[in-house]
Amino acid sequence: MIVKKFQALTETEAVIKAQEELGSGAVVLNVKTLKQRGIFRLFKKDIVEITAALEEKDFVQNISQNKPRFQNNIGINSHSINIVADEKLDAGTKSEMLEVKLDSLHNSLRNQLEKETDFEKAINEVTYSKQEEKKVVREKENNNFKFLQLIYQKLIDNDVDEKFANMIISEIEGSLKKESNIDSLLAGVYQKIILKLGEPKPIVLGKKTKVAFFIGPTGVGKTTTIAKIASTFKLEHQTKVAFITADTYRIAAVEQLNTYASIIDCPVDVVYSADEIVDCLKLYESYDLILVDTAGRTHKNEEQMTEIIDLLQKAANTKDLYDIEVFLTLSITTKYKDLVKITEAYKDVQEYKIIFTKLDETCCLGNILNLKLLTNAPLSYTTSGQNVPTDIEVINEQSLAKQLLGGND
Ligand SMILES: Nc1nc2c(ncn2[C@@H]2O[C@H](COP(=O)(O)OP(=O)(O)OP(=O)(O)O)[C@@H](O)[C@H]2O)c(=O)[nH]1
Ligand SMILES: [Mg+2]
Repeated sequence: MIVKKFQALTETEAVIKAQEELGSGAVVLNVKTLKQRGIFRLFKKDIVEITAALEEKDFVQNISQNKPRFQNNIGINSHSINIVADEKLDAGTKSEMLEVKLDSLHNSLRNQLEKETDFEKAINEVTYSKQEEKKVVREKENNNFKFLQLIYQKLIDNDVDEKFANMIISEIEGSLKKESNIDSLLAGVYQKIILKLGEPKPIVLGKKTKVAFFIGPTGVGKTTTIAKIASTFKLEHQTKVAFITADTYRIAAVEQLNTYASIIDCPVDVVYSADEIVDCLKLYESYDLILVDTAGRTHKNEEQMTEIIDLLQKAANTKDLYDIEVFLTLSITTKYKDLVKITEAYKDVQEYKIIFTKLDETCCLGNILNLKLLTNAPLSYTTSGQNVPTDIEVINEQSLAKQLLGGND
């Protein structure tokens, strides 16, 4: 049974509201007049609140098949959901997932369920007292729906795009058992997010000299990230690293890279045009890793975008000699709409990997999942601070999935 409250200036208006939402089969269970309080009672009329109810089967018939499964709002009507099978979660993964500390989400889900008013409880008791078995099944389905609604809301709160949050929840809905509990639902969503984030692809050195280009909008942290990666490789693996910069636009850009190079103790070269890149790479062919910095590009400036594509194409001609990778560096603080535009501007760059910077500047990490699902490009690193070399890590999908679900990492 669906039980909902509707408020309006008159009882008739409230009933019309209820019928609009629940359909003509809705019945009024209670009518109450709510007195205005405080100073406003002098200016405002009292309002009428009705409690209306509807059998779930009637409600399901009423709702449009084409509507998205959830709206960006937890307070929508609950109705039964058709949860079928759970074969996709193997036992090992399940128990591992259940150990995950998603305490805050877990608690908020429980609290939400306990919010049912005494009145609604009483109504449920009367309705189901003669059909105990039916009641248990319905409550479970109803709870499943509420859990999924709350998980959906957590994703939205973390800036996961509505389209992707709906997609994840729909997939979970279709793959869980009828009697799923909160743990298996959480484990299912958690596992789904990890699968969607995919295997991280950081820089791995091979036989050929690795050449890594760092491209992206202005000020996102390309140069700083290069310094972090270079220091990590030098300190932890004694890798022979060289820098090349193609950023001759910004005053002090070369100086900035030179400063890092002198601290890390590696050579730097500057290329002034795309044509110079091949010769410049040749200078360092005996090195293990060449990190190429580029000037920040505004995706709206087509001329700048052409230059960067030209540089990458010239370098790609040497792919027999070098193992070339491109890292599109993006700040997590950029709005999703702008990130979409940025990736459109870089659509001619083949096979880039994504680095997300400035995780320390936000608590909402949904853009990482959004961009992965939008571009299908592998995720590589995240950075979370200005300190070189410490504030960088290979993307941690487990920690990210937990945070997206409202847990602490
Ligand atoms: N909070 C925070 N700041 C960062 C991070 N990474 C870089 N920064 C800062 O962001 C600013 C810009 O960093 P750069 O490395 O110069 O950025 P860039 O992309 O090379 O900039 P352009 O070359 O001008 O396009 C600097 O103040 C960095 O210290 C990060 O992960 N977190
Ligand atoms: Mg830079």
